[in-house]
Amino acid sequence: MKRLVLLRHGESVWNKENRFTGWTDVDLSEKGVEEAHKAGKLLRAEGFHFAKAYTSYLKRAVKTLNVVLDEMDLDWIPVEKSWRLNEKHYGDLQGLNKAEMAEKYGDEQVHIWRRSYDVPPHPMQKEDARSPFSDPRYAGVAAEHLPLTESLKDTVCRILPYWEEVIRPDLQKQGELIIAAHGNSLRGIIKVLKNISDEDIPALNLPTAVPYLFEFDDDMNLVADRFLGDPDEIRALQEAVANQGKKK
Ligand code: DG2
Repeated sequence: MKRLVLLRHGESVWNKENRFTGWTDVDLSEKGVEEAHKAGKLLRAEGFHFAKAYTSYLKRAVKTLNVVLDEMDLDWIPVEKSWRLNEKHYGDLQGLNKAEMAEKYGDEQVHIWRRSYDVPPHPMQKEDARSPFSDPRYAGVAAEHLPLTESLKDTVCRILPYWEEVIRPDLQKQGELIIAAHGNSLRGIIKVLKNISDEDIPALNLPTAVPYLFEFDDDMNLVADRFLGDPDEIRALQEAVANQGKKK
């Protein structure tokens, strides 16, 4: 049996302020740090021993992973970071308040920007100081791969090579791994793992710092998946994420 845990980072300061974040490198909120500790304690209590961990280039995911591994006394394991695990790029919505955008453009339009499979938000300007083209951390990434906006479909396209060439073979070899990443980059991976249709994927919402376990047989067929934690609490958290894009 192979086990893979997907973990969205703890609450970030922009999650708290209900702002579109995407590739903006914001920190965890105090609550987010607490959530990460809780997730680490839970994973330890459930007996996980990850051989390796993966995360994005964004500190809310990196710091969540560090807290989790520290709680598990697994600070020493190899951690691989990849820009391919970054959040969906939210284009020129980055920094704007989700509920305010719903007031201005309507709940339906915000739902399309947040959850449609193939509609990207309006792009950020390449010359924008916030664009990945101005950020030295992406200097090693080929220009044609750097996004100025992304749909979930675009996000899946850039994650897939990393899943196929790196994480999947590692999981088959090493047996137990964790990925700490983001609401939409993880929704993209889950879409692929569970073969969720383009029509059904909008209904999936991931709460912050709730571990989601995937179990595979030795031939890497998915045999089971479940969130770890109290199902009623998790349902309420998922509902709250869905409602972040509605008028207040
Ligand atoms: C959130 C997800 O990303 O937002 O970019 O605003 O997981 O890194 O906090 P994360 C963002 P929604 O798609 O749920 O609005």
